[in-house]
Amino acid sequence: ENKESSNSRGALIVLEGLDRCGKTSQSGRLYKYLDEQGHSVESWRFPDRNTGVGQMISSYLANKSQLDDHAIHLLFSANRWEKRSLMEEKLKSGTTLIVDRYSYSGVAFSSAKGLDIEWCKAPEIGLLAPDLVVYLDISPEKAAERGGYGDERYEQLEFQKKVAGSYLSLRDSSWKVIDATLSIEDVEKKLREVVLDRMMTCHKGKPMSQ
Ligand code: DGP
Ligand code: NA
Ligand code: NA
Repeated sequence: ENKESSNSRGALIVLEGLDRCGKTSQSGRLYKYLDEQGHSVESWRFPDRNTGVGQMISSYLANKSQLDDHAIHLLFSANRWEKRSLMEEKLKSGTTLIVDRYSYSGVAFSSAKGLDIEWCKAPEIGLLAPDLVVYLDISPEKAAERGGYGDERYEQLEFQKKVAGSYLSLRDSSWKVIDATLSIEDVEKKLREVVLDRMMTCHKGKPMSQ
């Protein structure tokens, strides 16, 4: 923390990718590293299943409830909206947030079901824009080989292929793409490099955007 000047803000770092790309373990490792380096940092994830909305999402994902595709899309978005002010507070106070999934998951997963992409993007407008999006890149086939999927609704090869296509159309040149088939240590190293670089620009006063 002493490396960071008092008016510096935290960085909003988003990790995206297919199910089983290794995002969750990489965000954990990144968090541990930054924390040990003395940075003010928190590890977040969406959906945040701890809220009321999050519990509805969790039940849907577990196939315990059925919802119209548009309705669940809006719940995922609402789940991000309900954390927005806390997110802004944390960033302003200098805390870097490592966020496992964000609006891109919202658009990629729902448009993979055939929903109109512009309709999918609309409820995300006004959420805080990430300072960095890291995409952990793995083919759906390779991801499926990783000890298989769990039992949740979207964890099926055919659907993940569609999600991969959606992510591809969302990607732009600002995204950092890391080959998620590298060793855990190599992915971790590459991730640290891109994140530390971006944290520096945020500490120097890069403005927050929506
Ligand atoms: P996770 O907890 O990261 O495994 O996410 C649960 C599942 O929900 C996973 O298959 C990705 C999917 N997902 C995450 N965010 C969204 C979203 O905003 N919209 C939709 N439709 N699916 C999402
Ligand atoms: Na999952
Ligand atoms: Na969504």
